[in-house]
Order: sequence, then C-alpha cells, then structure tokens
Amino acid sequence: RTAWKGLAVDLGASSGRVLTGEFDGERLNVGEVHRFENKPVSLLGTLYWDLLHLYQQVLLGIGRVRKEDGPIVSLGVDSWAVDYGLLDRSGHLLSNPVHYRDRRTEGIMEKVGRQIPREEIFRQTGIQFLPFNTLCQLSAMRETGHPHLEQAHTLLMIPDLFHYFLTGEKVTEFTNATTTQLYDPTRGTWSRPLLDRMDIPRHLFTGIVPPGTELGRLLPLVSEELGGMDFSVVSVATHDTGSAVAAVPSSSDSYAYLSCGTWSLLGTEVNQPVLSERALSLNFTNEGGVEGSFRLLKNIMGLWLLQEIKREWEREGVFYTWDELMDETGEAEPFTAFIDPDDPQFLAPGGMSGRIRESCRRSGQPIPDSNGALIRTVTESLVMKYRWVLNHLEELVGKKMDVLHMVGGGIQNERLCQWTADACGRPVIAGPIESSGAGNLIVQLMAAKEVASLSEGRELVARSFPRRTYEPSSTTAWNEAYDRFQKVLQSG
Ligand code: ADP
Ligand code: LRH
Repeated sequence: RTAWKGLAVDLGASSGRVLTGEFDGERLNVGEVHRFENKPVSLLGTLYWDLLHLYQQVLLGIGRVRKEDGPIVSLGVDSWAVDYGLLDRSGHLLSNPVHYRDRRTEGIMEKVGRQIPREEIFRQTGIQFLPFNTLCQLSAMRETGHPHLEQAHTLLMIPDLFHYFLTGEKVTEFTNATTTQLYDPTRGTWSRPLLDRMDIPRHLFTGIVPPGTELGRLLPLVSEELGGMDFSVVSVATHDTGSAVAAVPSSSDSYAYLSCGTWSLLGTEVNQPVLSERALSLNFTNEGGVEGSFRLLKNIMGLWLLQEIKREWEREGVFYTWDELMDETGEAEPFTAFIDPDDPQFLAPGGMSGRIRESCRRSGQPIPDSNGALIRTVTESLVMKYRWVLNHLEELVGKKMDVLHMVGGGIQNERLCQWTADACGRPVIAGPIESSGAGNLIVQLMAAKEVASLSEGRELVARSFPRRTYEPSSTTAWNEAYDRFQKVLQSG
C-alpha cells in the first residue's frame, strides 16, 4: 500500500528537528531531515528565544523533504511548554518570546502565592509551582507594567505560534494550555477567577482545541515559499512532553516514564488530575495528555546541568563528546558529594560548575576536584532524584511501578540509563530516542484515522523502534548512598 507520510517538527530547548514519518500499515519509519541548534539570545538583560531563526530552520527543513518520495499529508509542531508570544490586533508578533529561564520571574511565584493561596491555585489548575509557569511570566509583566500586556490582543503558546505562522489559525492546543497554570481541567476552560485576580486580560486567550485537530492548509504565501508544497497542519499534542509520553511503548498500567532531554520529566498517566494535599506538598503536576489523560509527574532539572557544564568547558577550549564527558566519571570515586539538582539556583544559564561546587561546600561535603568528579556528582545526584520522585509517585498513586520507560535524547547516555536502573532498583526500558517526534506523528495518524487509538499508536511505536533493557545491578551501593542524598535534600 502507499505509505502515509507526515512531518513532525519537534522544537526542544537544546535543538529543533524536522522529521519525516512514513506509515505503511505495519511500521512507522521516522527519518531526520534537518536538525538545528536552539540557542537563546541575551539582549539588554533579557533572555529571548530566537524565534525567527527557529521559523527559518523549520522552513529549511520542510524544504529538504524529497518531493519524489510522495506527497505529505500533514505536519504538526510540538515544543517546550509555558512560553508564549503576544500578537497585536493585526496579528503581528509584539516581541521575540522571552525564555522561561529569564530572570524576570525571580520572586514572582512567592508574590502570586501571597495574592492567591497555593491550595486554591492547585485546586483550580492541578499544576506544580514552577517560577516560570505562564501564570508567573504574565504576573511578572504585570508587576513591571510591561506595555505589551496592554497592547496585546492574543497570546499563543510557542507551537501554536508556529501553527499560526503556517496557517493563519489562532488557537491554543489543550496539552500545552494546561502547562500555563491558568487552565482549569475540571471545568475544561481557562480559569477566569485566576486571570481576573491576577489582572491578566481574559481576551488574550483563544479557544482551546484537543490534540489531533486539523487547522487547515498552508497559507498561500508559505506554500509559495516552499516551492508550491501544500499539506494540512494538525495541532498535535503540542507540548513536547505530551508527545513524548504518547510514544511510550507500554502496554502495562503499572509503569512510570522518564522523558529525558534538557529536562527530566518523571511520572505516570492518570485518568483524572490528582489534586490531593500530598500531591500539592510534593509539588507534583497534572499536565493534559492525549485522549483526555493526564500526566502526573514532576520536573527534574535534567541534562540541562550537564549541557551547561559542557558549554562552559567549550568556552574555555575543552571539547568533549557526550561519551567522553561520561567516560570522565570512570576516573572519579562514586558517591562523594550530592546536590539537589532542583535547587532553583541551577535554573538560569551560566557559571554552572562554580554553583555546583559552592553547593557542595555549603552543605559540608567534599568539593568535586576534577572534571570527572563534577560530572559524577551531577549525574549521581540526578539519578538519585529520579529515585526520590519515583518513590513519591508510587506513594501518590498507591502502587508499585514494575518498569521505568526512558525516552528522549538522554537515553543515548548508557551510563545514565544503567545508573537509573541501579538506583531505582528496577528495569529500565530505553526507547525511542525521538519520542516527541514519534508521539507527534502518532497523533497525526490518529487524526488521519490511520491509527484508531493511543494504545494502537503505542503498539505501533513498540513495533517500529528499537528498545534496550537495563536490568538493575549494584543496588546495594546506591541504597546505602541514598540516605546521604536525602539528607542533602533536607538540608537545602
Ligand atoms: P531537548 O529536546 O530538550 O532539546 P533532547 O531530547 O534532544 O533534548 O536531548 C538532549 C540531551 O541528550 C543532551 O543534553 C545530551 O545529554 C543527550 N545526548 C544527545 N546526544 C547524545 C549522545 N550521542 N550520547 C549521549 N547523550 C546524548
Ligand atoms: C520539556 C518541557 C517541560 C516543561 C519545560 C518548560 O521540554 O516542555 O515539560 O516543564 O520544557
């Protein structure tokens, strides 16, 4: 049969990619046509996403698709959550979107909490408290009297912004809408009480569409720029984590997932948001997923910490491949010092190795004295945090998870996968690497009625992508060190 062919644009915090997906009724064959760096730009003290660069690279990628391989049915864009662009009345972008790591939100979460009790915000939204949630970003704009808040007519999340550039349609897709901490999943609408009390204009917010909604065809100008290409644009699960979890190849209902890229997102799927006091005090989140499911999970600082150290060393002229970087840990003693990877001081870019060493010094632990020791401290701490979150997830849902599915670029780090299995004391199944891209394509296939349901889509992923299982070993050593890690968490 003629293969269905679609395009997935997956914009990650460290790189963007344009992927082709071909489905022949049996397997999904994913190919990478273009990958490009996503480097934020610091300008006059504000950290921006370089949106026009990203748009240009997306078009470049689409243009590289070989026309002779058959027509493209559809395209969908997914990206990181929480960030947005503001459009004026005539639909023009008011400014480059500000990066969630920009310092404008420092102290804002606490101020919001003084205006509206955390319990109330959590009851209404089910979303964890992170300083960069859209709620905090808009509150920061209000706090500083940013003129764009008054001038803006429409707010679009990053992937919705791309869909708008391609089709002219202004809508907000459900999975990403939930990450704003301004959406009420119980009522299925934007939370008017929260918007009003934070003095955020209601009119900024568009209608919400479920993942799999067809938005229309390319604008004539875009089609022209692409040499006459024409296809439909589908609003997929636009939150990259939503797409990644849609591609977790599991059939069991007692598994946890760990989406491993710039961020590490560890959780499970639930039918209803978990809004208990315990979920609030542990700061778990309930993000919207495909087929009305929710992702009960926690953000963990993730490979960002290693990315930043690697970048710092590159600036000093020391270049490592990811394998070489991890090999350095072989030279260092295990479990000498821990950090809490989620200490907010690690959120902003720059000077990461100094901040990590200082954190060890302050908590009275040995200061990592070599590159290997530093990488070991960071990676072991990250993996210990995985264990901590997994244990608390199990407590929240009241069941033990048999396996941990790891997906995303980070699974190319074999040591990370093995240590995760060791620390968590259970098998890790790693794959696929391009999970967000695969999930993006699965939702397009569901929209095209080529795939009937998410569970069928997951079976397709299981058939189509290689997976590797890591069995836990040397668990005793990790168990012994875990107490010390927890003490470091408590002392923070
Ligand atoms: P994002 O979508 O957030 O940009 P990715 O899913 O692309 O992130 O994952 C990026 C991370 O994957 C990098 O920070 C790095 O830690 C890891 N990674 C990428 N390539 C390799 C590799 N060849 N070996 C080991 N790890 C890798
Ligand atoms: C991962 C991610 C995550 C969000 C963060 C801002 O890319 O979307 O789910 O919390 O970026």
